[in-house]
Amino acid sequence: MQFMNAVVYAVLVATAFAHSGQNDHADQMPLDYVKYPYQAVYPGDNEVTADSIFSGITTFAKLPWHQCLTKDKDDLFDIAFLGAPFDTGTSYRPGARFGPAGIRAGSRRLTLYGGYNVPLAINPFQSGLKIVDCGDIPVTPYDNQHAIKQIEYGHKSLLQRSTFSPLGNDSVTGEPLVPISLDGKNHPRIITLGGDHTIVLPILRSIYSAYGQISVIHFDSHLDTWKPAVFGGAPSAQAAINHGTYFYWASQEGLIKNGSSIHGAIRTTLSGPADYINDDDSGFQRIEAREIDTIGTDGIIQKIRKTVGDKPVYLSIDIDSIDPAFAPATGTPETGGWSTRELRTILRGLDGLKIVSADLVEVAPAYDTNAELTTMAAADVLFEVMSVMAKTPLEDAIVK
Ligand SMILES: [Mn+2]
Repeated sequence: MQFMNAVVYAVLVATAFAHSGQNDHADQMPLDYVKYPYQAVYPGDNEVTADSIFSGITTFAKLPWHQCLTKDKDDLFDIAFLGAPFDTGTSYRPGARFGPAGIRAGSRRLTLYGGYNVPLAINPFQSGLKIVDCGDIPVTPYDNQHAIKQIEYGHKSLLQRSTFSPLGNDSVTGEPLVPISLDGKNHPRIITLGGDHTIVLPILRSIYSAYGQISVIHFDSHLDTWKPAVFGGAPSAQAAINHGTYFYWASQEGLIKNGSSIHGAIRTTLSGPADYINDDDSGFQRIEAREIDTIGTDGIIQKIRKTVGDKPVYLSIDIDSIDPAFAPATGTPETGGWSTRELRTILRGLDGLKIVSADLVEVAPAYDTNAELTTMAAADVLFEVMSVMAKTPLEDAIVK
């Protein structure tokens, strides 16, 4: 009897030991085996494994998910990805409401090798900035007027927070850097995942609250400054606000800086030459898609930089700026566009510009290939944008 008790005791102790994870039993798989690349120091020996890329809950680039609009409403960050799943302002193919989920899926492998951007010589994931995925703004698909308000307030609620990281001091004088904003505050940057292009009207209203009138760099095959009478606006006041007219309204509201804003990759047909006169009035310069054949990516970068100067700038990227050969899954595809490589080169050419926030819109994953061509292109384009942002603090270079 005594002997049996001792045996039972020994078995119990052995079992408890196994469950505590303290033994090195061959059958016990350690659950912390998978280390996410963005948490690891690369290059290094921190068990960067491929299975962390294709498993788990999908956020942009596997960044940490913060419920910034609800339970984490006091969280601070430096750059936030934020979905705006709205597509009831489209004129042709609907489906961009699935854009945020699609772009996140296409972004899974961004940190597969660690996330170091070779041509820009920076790893945005290890730049010291706090970068998070804030999930999606709740957007109703039943009432555009209400949805546009939801997007403005969702965006503003993030933009008006303080940044996680201080702006820091001047490396030469040691003096504190001065924020570039109009209200003197250092604002975080938001990268919005669309959504059709209508979302940029409420976003620019939010941007105005921090920066006042803003210069805009807009990559798109279409102008999006159309007068409502020309583009779908006849039935009602609400129909007049859509993905082809939002820049017209933004200009009417005084949200855009006239003369220092510019479109790139334009190749749409028009109602007539008057559309360009109206576009001029809305404050934009234009770079036609076909100019890449004559002035190349260098010439396009120069035109953009000359137009914007050193002013704060908002960056809006319609995935249809890229040719449908490379990005077919979009609302209003136009052939004759730029390659993914060309757009990425042009975006890297914006290095040093003070990009206060950005968006990537019009990804409608239902029209994509099984190879995730469009959502992958969208994610890679945003990788260039976040790299450029991570390199340039939003400080006012002019000594006050
Ligand atoms: Mn557009």
